[in-house]
Amino acid sequence: MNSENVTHCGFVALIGPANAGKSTLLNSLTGEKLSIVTHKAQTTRMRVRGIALVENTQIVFVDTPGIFKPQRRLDRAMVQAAWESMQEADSVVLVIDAARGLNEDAKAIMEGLQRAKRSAVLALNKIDLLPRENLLPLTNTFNESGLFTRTFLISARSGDGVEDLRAFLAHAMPSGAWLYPEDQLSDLTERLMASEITREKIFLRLHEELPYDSTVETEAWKELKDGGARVDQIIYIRRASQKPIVLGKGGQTLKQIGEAARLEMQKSFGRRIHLFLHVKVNEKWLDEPARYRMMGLQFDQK
Ligand SMILES: Nc1nc2c(ncn2[C@@H]2O[C@H](COP(=O)(O)OP(=O)(O)OP(=O)(O)O)[C@@H](O)[C@H]2O)c(=O)[nH]1
Ligand SMILES: [Mg+2]
Repeated sequence: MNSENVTHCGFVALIGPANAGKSTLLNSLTGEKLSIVTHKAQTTRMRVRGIALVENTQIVFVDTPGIFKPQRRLDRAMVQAAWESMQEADSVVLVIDAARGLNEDAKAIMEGLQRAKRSAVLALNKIDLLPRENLLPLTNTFNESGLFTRTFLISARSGDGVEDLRAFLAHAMPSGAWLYPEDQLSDLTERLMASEITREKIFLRLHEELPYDSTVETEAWKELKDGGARVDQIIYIRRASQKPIVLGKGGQTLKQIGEAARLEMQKSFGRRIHLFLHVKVNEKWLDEPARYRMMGLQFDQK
């Protein structure tokens, strides 16, 4: 047990293949919806810090983009951000979709951990999808690598096993002063969180290449006298031919995206939000450093 007068604080990176449930786990570990979640791969593009207090220990969980074979410049920046978070963390949790098991994606990440000489905590996630009797053989298969200090069988969605994982990680944090005020939940600004919320609704509502060809930025945030806020956002897309799809018949699709985003913003920020979405065609947004800076990603020159 940590002694009462000493505070502990540290970083825990949640890494893993795309779609493994890292963001769901971040939200479950912190008890707040901080990071966006969708059924589509590569939802998370940037690091999202979520802060939890366990007695005298502050744990800064870092949700990261999924690690996959990057193609585009943005993919490379996302994967790089994930590896950097791994390197900087006091503890690393490898989140694996138990239903997918030890596939090529998982193996590639485990090799990366090995190369970096890092051990990790294994979180076999989505155990709600698997028969119990499959779990022990799966655990054994992963543990043949010798990489893992502990294995947790969890369901980030139902919360099963999440508290045990959090308690274990709390005890692994080094002593030190808390990095954030006691009541802070995340490092995201409201503007950035608002952009992410709209991006989540785009991922849920649009298909094929569109979620990957679009990004959202909060252009303006105006405080209103009645305590609400007016939020103006730009949805960047890459081609003029994509615009009618984002708008939908009579503007219905964009309206639905905006309404879903607005409702969630009101819930997250606890106040009235007037949301205005503007769609802009920008062929080059994937090659503009400013877009990367906004997300805290590195812009490589290649
Ligand atoms: N059944 C089940 N589904 C889960 C669980 N955890 C996450 N999911 C689902 O898996 C999908 C992906 O979840 P995310 O949390 O977005 O996964 P991620 O690892 O952050 O994905 P990327 O950001 O794309 O790398 C979503 O549809 C989640 O609802 C779980 O414990 N059980
Ligand atoms: Mg994610």
